[in-house]
Amino acid sequence: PGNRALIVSTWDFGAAANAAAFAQWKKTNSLLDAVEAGARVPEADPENHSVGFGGYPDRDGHVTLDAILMDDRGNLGAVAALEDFMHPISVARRVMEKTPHTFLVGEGARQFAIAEGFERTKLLTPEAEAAWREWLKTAKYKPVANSENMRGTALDHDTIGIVACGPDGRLAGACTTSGMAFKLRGRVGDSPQCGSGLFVEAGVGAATATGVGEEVTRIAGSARVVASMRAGMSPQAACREAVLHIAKLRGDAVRDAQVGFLAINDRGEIGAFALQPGFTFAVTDLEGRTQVRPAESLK
Ligand code: SD4
Repeated sequence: PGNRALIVSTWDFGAAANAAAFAQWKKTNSLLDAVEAGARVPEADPENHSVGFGGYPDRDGHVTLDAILMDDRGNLGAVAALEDFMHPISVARRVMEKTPHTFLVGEGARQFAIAEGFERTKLLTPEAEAAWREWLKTAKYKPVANSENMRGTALDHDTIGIVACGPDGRLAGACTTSGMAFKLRGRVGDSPQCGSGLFVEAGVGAATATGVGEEVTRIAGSARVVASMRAGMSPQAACREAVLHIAKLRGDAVRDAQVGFLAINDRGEIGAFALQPGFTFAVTDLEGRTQVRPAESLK
């Protein structure tokens, strides 16, 4: 791909999401349709233990999902701690389109999804349940850096964040996750929170985050990256600045933690930066050519 990106998303599995997003963009010319279609790919993949169907449950055995999508016209929808539905990103879109609200959580989000006619699905796969039962033997909670690229490991977790910039400079983004494996019941990470897991601003750019959500939420990470771009930084410099800020703020507490930011500006320039090596992203250009690249990192 050339320097002008259309779609970028987090991790190796972003490549398949980008392909679906690109195909959808070609069909409807809508970036919001594109990022939603992209997010639905890992949501439906039982091999991906970090997103949607097949996601690892919380410590009580419930798979609870978080998702957000937004465009640069201030349209925004999000759900958190949603149970029983394979595509939280599409429920989030419905929140945006059908309610006066931006964010529904828990049982209320579930009831809304039922009322909207979304099909209920059992999300806990036998494989995820087995991993949970194994985990219960020790019940130690420690996120493993870059597990999203290590399918099948016991603490696999993570998120797809996907941001896009059309040839006209318009922007949209989506982020969806099952959150941290074996999290406390009720825990919500950065991903579905506007300004933390995702932020989009017309005339500036879009950013998304992945990794230990608590470290992103603490600094409203994606809003910070976009603010830095608004102040004139390149996407790369803006992502790096946010990571440096976390490292300085948190010191030893993030010694082994992974956090990665991914950004695109309104000229289709991209940036990515992480605390630890191992963060990857998938970039797709205007012709639909996709490449998975390693992000720069602090360490
Ligand atoms: C979260 N950032 O819920 C998300 C997804 C994740 O490792 O688990 N990342 O914290």
